[in-house]
This record gives sequence, C-alpha cells and structure tokens, in this order.
Amino acid sequence: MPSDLSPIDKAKFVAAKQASLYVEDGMKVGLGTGSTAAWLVKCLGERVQDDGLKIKGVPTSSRTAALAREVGIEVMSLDEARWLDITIDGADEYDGNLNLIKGGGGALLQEKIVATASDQMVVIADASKSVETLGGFPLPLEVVPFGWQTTKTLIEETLIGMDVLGRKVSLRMNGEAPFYTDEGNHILDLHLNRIGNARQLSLVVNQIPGVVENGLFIDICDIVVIGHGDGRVEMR
Ligand code: ABF
Repeated sequence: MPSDLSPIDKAKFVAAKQASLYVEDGMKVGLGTGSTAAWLVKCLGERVQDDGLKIKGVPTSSRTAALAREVGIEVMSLDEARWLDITIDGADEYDGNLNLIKGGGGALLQEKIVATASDQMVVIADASKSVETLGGFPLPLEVVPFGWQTTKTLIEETLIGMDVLGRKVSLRMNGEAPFYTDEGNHILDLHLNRIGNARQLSLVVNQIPGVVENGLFIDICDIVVIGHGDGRVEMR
C-alpha cells in the first residue's frame, strides 16, 4: 500500500486492491472512471508489469484509456472486445439493493454500456458512498446539446408531475463553459435530494426527447467492494 494515504484514499485503495484480485489471466476487463477506479487501473498495471498478468482493458473514458496505457495495460475498444468478463468501476452512491448513482465523473453513458456488456460488474467504493435511499448525490443525465434548455424544462416539468423532491436541474459546467462528455453531449444534474422509486425514474427520464442516458444503474451491479479508512474491506 502506498505510504501516507489519507483515510479516504486508503479506503479507495484497499477496495480497488481487493477487486483487482478478481481479474484473471486472459480476461477482457472494463476499466472504470474516477479516482477509485484509477487505483484499480494502477493495481492491475502493477500485476501486468510485475506478475506478467495478461489482460485486455476496455476503458470507460478517454482519461481512463490514457492511464491504462501509462501503466502498461493493453487497451482495446468495446467493439474489439465484443463482450467483457468483468467491469470494475466506482460509484457516487450505492444502496442496499446494489443500485447505484454514477456519472459524477461525466462518463455515465460509456460506463453503463461497458458495465452492461460484462458478465460481472463490480463496484469499488469507500464506505461514504453507502446510502439508505439514492438521490442525495445529484443524478446526472447525459443530454444532446441540441435544444438542451428545452430538454431541461421538459425534465423539470416531468419531475414536478412525478412530485419528485428537490426538482432543481442544473447544467454541469467545466469552469465557465458547459461540460462536454466524450460523445460531445452535455450533463444535466438533477438535484432531487431523495429518489423514492429509482427504477421508475430511470425509465421515465430516458423517454424525454434529448435525454441520452441517466446515471441510475438498476440491477447492473453484482458486488460492491467497500473500503474503509482503517484499511478494512468488506463485500456486499
Ligand atoms: C465514476 O467514478 C463515476 O461513475 C462515478 O461518478 C465516479 C466516482 O468517482 P470517485 O471514485 O472518484 O468517487 O465511476
């Protein structure tokens, strides 16, 4: 374990280290985005360099692709892989049913595609990501740039109609400019406070014209590997 890690970084590291052990020779591995997933990529890179682990990585974002190459992991596209043995990725929230909010890193669309095209999806997270009910973290939606302000209004009207608490919808910014995803889309963040029925909300928001995908991962995650600041790891 790297020295002088803060408790939160130690939690992320130990979760990533544990999950990296699930990866076996010959696997095609979906590589997540975010700081916890970055630890995973580094742990796998060490096994590639030190133990001769033979894997092919499918990154869920351009920044993960760059890190994977940097640590010596052979990178391939999802279409070259066709299907994956395992995807290991972070999350912003997970609940007792292992449903997730993801997308804080702005890569939810590729993350959801890669996770769904995998035999197994493993989430790595520090214990602070555990929630009773999803929604405290703003729910990211990927929307096309065309007519995004109208899409924003449609979303607000839909949330009011569904009586979903919070209702504030904001355009994610990158400094002074709107944030763009790898696909050139915008991210709208839904500040809902609490999502009573995540499955229903996930289905409804994706019907709104202009919405490409949302950050609710329902029935996709198989295992959550939880890291604690004291170095403990638990699985759920
Ligand atoms: C990515 O990493 C995103 O889906 C998720 O929002 C984010 C979590 O970041 P971190 O691991 O840095 O908390 O998986």
